[in-house]
Amino acid sequence: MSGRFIVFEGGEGAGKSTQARLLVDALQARGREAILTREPGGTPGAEAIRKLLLDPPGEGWSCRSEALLFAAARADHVERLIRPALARGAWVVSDRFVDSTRAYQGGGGGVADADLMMLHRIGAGGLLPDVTFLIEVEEEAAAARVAKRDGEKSDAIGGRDVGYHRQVTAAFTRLAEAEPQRFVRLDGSGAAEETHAAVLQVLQQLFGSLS
Ligand code: T5A
Repeated sequence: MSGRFIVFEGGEGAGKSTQARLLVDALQARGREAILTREPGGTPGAEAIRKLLLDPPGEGWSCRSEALLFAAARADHVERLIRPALARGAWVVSDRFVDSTRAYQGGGGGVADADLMMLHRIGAGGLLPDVTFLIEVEEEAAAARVAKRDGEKSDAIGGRDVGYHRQVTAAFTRLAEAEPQRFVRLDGSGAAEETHAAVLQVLQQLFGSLS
C-alpha cells in the first residue's frame, strides 16, 4: 500500500507547524502511521544543512547557493525518510517542501522556476505532495504571531525585508492558482482548531475515511 504525502506551505508565522502537528496527532489517534517532518530538515544530514542555511557562516548565501543547498537537503529527506515511509503505507506530513523553494528562492530570490524544478528532479525525482495546503494569513497578523513568540529574534531568511516576503507571498499565490488540483488554499487567520477542522474536511473529501 502506498501512503499519502501532505504538505503545509505559507509565509512566516502562518501556522504551518501548528497545523502539521495537529494533523499528525489526528491521524495517529485514528490508528494511522503518520510522520511529522519539516524542511529544511527531517534527516540528520538535512538538519545539518538547515543550520547552514538559517544561521549561515560569513556573509551568508546568495539565492542560487541557497537553492542548491535546499535541493541537497530535500534529496536526502526524500530518499531516506519520505519515500521509505510512503512505501510502507505511512502518511507523511511535512512543514514546507519544494514549493517553499519556488516561492522563496524563486519568487523572492529571482531563480527561475524551471531551474528549481530541474534541481528537484535531479535531487528528489520530482516528488510532489498529494495535497499542498497553502495557509494564508494577513501580513500584520502573521508578524504579530511571530513577534509574540520570538521577540526580535529571526533567522537569515525569515529576517529579510518586507519587500522580499511580499514577493514570496505573491509567488505562493501564483503557484496555487497554477495547480488547483494539488493546492488547497485555507484562511489561517481564525483559531488553530478552526483551520484544523477545515484540513480534516478536505482530506476526508479527497481520501474518504481517515481511519
Ligand atoms: N525556506 C524554507 C526557504 O527559503 N526555502 C525552502 O525551500 C524552505 C523549505 C524555515 C525558513 O526557511 C525558508 C522559509 C523560512 O524562512 P522555519 O523555521 O520553517 O524556517 O520558519 P517558518 O516556516 O517561518 O516557521 P514559523 O514557525 O515561523 O511559522 P509557522 O510554522 O507557519 O507557524 P507556527 O505554527 O509555528 O505558529 C507561529 C506562532 O503562532 C501561533 C503558534 O502557537 C506560534 O506561536 N499560532 C497561532 N496563533 C493564533 N492563531 C492561530 N491560528 C495560530 N496558529 C499558530
